[in-house]
Amino acid sequence: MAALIPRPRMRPAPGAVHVPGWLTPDQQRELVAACRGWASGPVPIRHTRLPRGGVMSVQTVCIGWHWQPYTYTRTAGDVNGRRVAGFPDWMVGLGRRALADAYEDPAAGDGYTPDTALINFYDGQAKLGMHQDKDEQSGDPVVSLSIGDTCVFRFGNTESRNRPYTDIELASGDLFVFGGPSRFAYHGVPRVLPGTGDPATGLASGRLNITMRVTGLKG
Ligand SMILES: O=C(O)CCC(=O)C(=O)O
Repeated sequence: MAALIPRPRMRPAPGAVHVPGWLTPDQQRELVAACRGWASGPVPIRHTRLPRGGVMSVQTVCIGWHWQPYTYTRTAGDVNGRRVAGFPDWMVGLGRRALADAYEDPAAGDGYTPDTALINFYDGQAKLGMHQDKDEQSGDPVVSLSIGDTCVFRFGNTESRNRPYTDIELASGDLFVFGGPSRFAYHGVPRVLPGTGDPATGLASGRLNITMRVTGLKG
């Protein structure tokens, strides 16, 4: 059997860190099971409609707060009007550990209290254009977890969708954090590499991405 080449952690920009293989296989299976539950309701996973009539190729379900372009609400007015599932405490803990590990500082996650997550499912054709996560009223970091097929993740700059950017392969179990000067950097997913995931995660095909955020909203 070919030896696995370790993938080093990298910092494509100040405040942005890629930690390969951060989630254990068990954690990946548990997250897939949890996401499958959220995908079925109370607000089912859907292709988000954009204000100009387009539809995103990615399918998304939210917890804590519901995101639709370009706002957060507790209820999903663009889906079925129901309140989204709550943001579980165990996921707050996972987000805190992610920051401590990514920034190699045991205190980096102290006080970090994500209250929403966008859970994206990508089939082999899905993509996500370059965008900023800027509907949150908080500059706290975004914690991103990937499971299933590897993708090319494009991480850019805070000025525009254009170069300079870095293309990084995010594989199953990888953690990516962007905070500090990179919190509002443009980023996107130009392609998924079908067939690269391990069905033992519980995901037979496709890619799951979870981004935890702090909305800064009350209510
Ligand atoms: O799928 C990813 O890795 C990125 C997701 C993302 O950019 C988003 O949900 O805003």
